[in-house]
Amino acid sequence: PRILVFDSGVGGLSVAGRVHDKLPHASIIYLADNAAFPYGNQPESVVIERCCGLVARALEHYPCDAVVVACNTASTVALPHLRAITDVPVVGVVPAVKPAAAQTLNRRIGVLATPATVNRPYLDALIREFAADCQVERVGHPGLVQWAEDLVRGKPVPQDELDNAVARLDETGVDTVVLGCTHYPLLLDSLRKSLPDVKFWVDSSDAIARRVVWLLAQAGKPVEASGWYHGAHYDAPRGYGTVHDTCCSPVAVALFTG
Ligand code: DGN
Repeated sequence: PRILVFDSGVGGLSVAGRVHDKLPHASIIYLADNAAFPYGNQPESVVIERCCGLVARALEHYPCDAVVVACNTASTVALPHLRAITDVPVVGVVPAVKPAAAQTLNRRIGVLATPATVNRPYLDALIREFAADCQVERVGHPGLVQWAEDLVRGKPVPQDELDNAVARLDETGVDTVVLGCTHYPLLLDSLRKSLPDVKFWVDSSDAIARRVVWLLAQAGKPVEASGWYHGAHYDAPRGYGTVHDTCCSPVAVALFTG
């Protein structure tokens, strides 16, 4: 099978990696809208327009069996619009509040996400439904996505600034943190240093990967382990439609929009 994984930047790689773990022979096409990054700073209408336009164009060039919107910020606003423009199954991410509530021992959870995601009513609903008996501390910080982007390009994470960014979670004594942005698993080593007392770090990538496997199985696609994957090339020249063929697969490519 062929799967399109979409994000505003490199964050969706944390999801693509899990999809690859479960479907090693699937071809993964990675689309990053780096021209409009970060989505957290864009009005909802712009995020919707860009997601729909880019995914439609990518599917035209590379027909796929499933689309993964590997971005919380985009998923909270664009999913119904995407589903309206394609028959290909579309899977989105939501902050992993439910598994966090199942794991926390002291009933104190931190939700770390972009400012856009922490303020969406969708998150209120998730907390009401799955974590009503927990104290939930939300931190929406504008810097973390950029630090993850920089890290992938070789620039170290500013540990002091990260410590400050998440200090409130330390003060609250949360034992579980939801990584509510797909960029954040890339910062996990540094986050562990900032919050050494946190026991559980929870992200949504495993649930997404399981959902993709389920959808492909429903559609009668081969989902047994038998495949190949190559990550995206982030230092590649920009330009929508640029296709970076990888050394050993005819279909695993990365597309950029900048
Ligand atoms: N990876 C995106 C997310 O999960 O929300 C980052 C959003 C952004 O571009 N700010």
